[in-house]
Amino acid sequence: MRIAPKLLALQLGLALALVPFASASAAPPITFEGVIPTDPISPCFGTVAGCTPPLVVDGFRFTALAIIGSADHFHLVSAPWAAPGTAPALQRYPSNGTQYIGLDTPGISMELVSGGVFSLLGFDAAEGYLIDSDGSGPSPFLPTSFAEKIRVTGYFVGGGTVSTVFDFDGINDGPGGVTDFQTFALSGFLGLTKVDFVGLDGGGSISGAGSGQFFSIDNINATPAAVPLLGPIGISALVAVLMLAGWAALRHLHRTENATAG
Ligand SMILES: [Ca+2]
Ligand SMILES: [Ca+2]
Ligand SMILES: [Ca+2]
Repeated sequence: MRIAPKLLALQLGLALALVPFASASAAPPITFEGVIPTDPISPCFGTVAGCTPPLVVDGFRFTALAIIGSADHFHLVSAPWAAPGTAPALQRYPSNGTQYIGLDTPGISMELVSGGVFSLLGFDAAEGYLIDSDGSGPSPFLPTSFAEKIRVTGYFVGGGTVSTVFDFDGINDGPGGVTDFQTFALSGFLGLTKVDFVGLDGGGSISGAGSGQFFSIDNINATPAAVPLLGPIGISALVAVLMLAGWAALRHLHRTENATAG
């Protein structure tokens, strides 16, 4: 009867010790629906004239990467042009019926404003815009600054990176019609301080006639502090130490009881 409460305390202590290392529940995806549009493709975020500093949404900071030339800003797209012949420049943007970010940069990075650690589980993405070559409609469209692949690179809090490349399907007919965005799932993107999204050409390179390959992203499934800071090995070590401590405590208790009984 004397051992049970102590055993219970030991078990509670072990459980409480592990609480800080349990995975956080998944956060809602970052949808960009709370960003206030100022026109169908504004505001823009970057260092060029007319754009504001990096976008902050849901605790994350999104920054355009100046990989090539002046393509160092991205846009909030709230109402992609639907009709061919609509200004500006007969551009046609991908659509998922909601707001998203992209265009005018071949690279976008994301990190927590707090500087904390997060995990990236997946995201939606589409190619950049197309230009209607003769204003006649969906065909022919000339691919312009059109990413054929997207590379995602995560930077681990302890150093090192994880990276993967996804292929775009080339389907990008604007509002309505077919589905322009694809959903990409990630694994192993855990315990990160930063993630880079970079548009690539069909050969997997950054090129794109001086401006790189544009792309669009939405519904980013990121979870702050979703991975234990100790990592699996650290947790195993902690459990082993606590079990040893518990065994030692029980052994001491057993000896004390024997001595009392004797
Ligand atoms: Ca959205
Ligand atoms: Ca479409
Ligand atoms: Ca597509």
